[in-house]
Amino acid sequence: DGPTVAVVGVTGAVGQEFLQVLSQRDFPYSSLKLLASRRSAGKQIPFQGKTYTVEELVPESFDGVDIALFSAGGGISKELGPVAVEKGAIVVDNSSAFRMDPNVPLVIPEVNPEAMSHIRLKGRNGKGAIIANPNCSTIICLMGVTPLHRHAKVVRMVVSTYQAASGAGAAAMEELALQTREVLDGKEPTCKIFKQQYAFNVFSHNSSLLPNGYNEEEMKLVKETRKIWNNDEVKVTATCMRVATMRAHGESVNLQFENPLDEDTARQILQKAPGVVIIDDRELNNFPTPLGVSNKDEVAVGRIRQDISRDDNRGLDLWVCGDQIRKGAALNAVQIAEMLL
Ligand code: 11C
Repeated sequence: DGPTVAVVGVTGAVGQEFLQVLSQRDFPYSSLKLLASRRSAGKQIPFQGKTYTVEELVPESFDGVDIALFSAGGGISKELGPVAVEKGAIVVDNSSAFRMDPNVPLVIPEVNPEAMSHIRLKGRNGKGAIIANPNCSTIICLMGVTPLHRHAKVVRMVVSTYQAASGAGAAAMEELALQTREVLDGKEPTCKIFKQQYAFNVFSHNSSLLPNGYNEEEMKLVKETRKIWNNDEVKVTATCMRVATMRAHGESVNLQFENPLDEDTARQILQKAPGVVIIDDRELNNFPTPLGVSNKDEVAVGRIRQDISRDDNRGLDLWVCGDQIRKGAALNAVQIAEMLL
């Protein structure tokens, strides 16, 4: 019999995507609990031929739950993640609350499945545990870069992100749509989620700025890469920007390798990489786009080229795009849950 699954934060953008992904992948749950804040409790959600009533999230919600997919913000994860674990559940957490905890695996199934190999469901002689889903920018970047890293070892990585509204939640997506209409109608744009006009604009990522001048999103790319690769030496720097796209992130990545790697070999390696597609047509100027990867599982890589600022064949440039809500969040978490089965 399949596990009992709880979706925590089911009314959010990622919560809704959890349902889609569970359904599309035919996830073999035996029963499903849809949980959200008191505000959303009582809402009816049709899913796979049944109508579910959203339940208010309380500590007792986790009684009898085997797998809890959390996406309700770091505060909820910190408060109720350990409660769910205490009750024997495996928590797959989308927030940043536990990512850097040395006892919590931070997992991209295609990259470092071994990090969670010691975790088992309670029905299989395991006990409660937390597994963290990395930040979306990190997942999308490392899906494209890790296969190359395994071949020639990345020593330095420079990332510039072009991040979509979805990373800031369903309300930010609605705000972008509303602002776009307002601006075209000559009206003052409504700015609630972001402090400035988002439609037709690009601005620095909205996460907090740290004393070193980097924002939190940038430092997540640095720290999470090191943890996922189990490599404290790799040098990573990032600039994270919010662009007026809806649900998929783009990332420009410059790589410096320990060993030589030419672009043809890189292409051959990426062709075989699970969860990756190459879109790299120079003749037609056809490369990955956020729109093109929206609602898709795969991360797309293109603009694969030798870095001409180096003369030792040890540098490459790439452009990577991935659906932020899907592989950047819900799909990655469900893949983690699948590995527990
Ligand atoms: C964004 N990556 O695109 C962020 C949102 O640590 O899970 C998710 C923040 C996180 O804005």
